[in-house]
Amino acid sequence: MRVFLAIDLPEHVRDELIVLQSSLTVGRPVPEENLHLTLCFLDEQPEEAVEEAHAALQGVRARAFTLRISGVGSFGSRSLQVVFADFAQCPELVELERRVTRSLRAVGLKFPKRRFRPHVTLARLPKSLSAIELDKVRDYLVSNAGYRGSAFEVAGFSLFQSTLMPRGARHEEIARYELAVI
Ligand code: 2AM
Repeated sequence: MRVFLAIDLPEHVRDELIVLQSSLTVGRPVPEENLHLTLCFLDEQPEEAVEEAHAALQGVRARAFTLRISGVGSFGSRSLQVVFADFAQCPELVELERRVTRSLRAVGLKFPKRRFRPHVTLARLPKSLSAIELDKVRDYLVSNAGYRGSAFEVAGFSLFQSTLMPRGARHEEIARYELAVI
């Protein structure tokens, strides 16, 4: 099973992101149902490992917190690959990711090690961009640098299964873990 952990976004935030995404005319936009904040990409895992992960994740304790999209950014140094919606620094989010990955490593789960860089991918860019396309992406990044979304409460996170289909990945929530609302 190809699995990952993510924070699902409330509908009003996804609606805002669709508007934010719509002015980027280069690349392949991520469909609304696939907009999320990945906490941890676990990649292909045997079913037993997913069950162990599920048991471990049920033991993760953390408080609910508030998030807000703040600006946009891009990944890819030599060639741009992805345009994303960014977040203002949030220590609670960083702590949640730390607790989640620690709990999974503690039960022996093996998954790709990656620096956590919170974001919501808005669009994937083609391998090579023309000078005009590159300018469009740069203009988009500059004009939306000051974008602020509405604040939303993160009261849980989810385990998703990703199925690769010819038209793109299909994501299905297979478990949800609630955070403590105090
Ligand atoms: P991204 O959208 O920012 O690329 C499911 O594939 C999720 O896991 C995606 O949201 C993706 O984040 C994230 N992910 C992280 N590392 C990945 C990888 N090596 N391959 C595919 N997806 C990855």
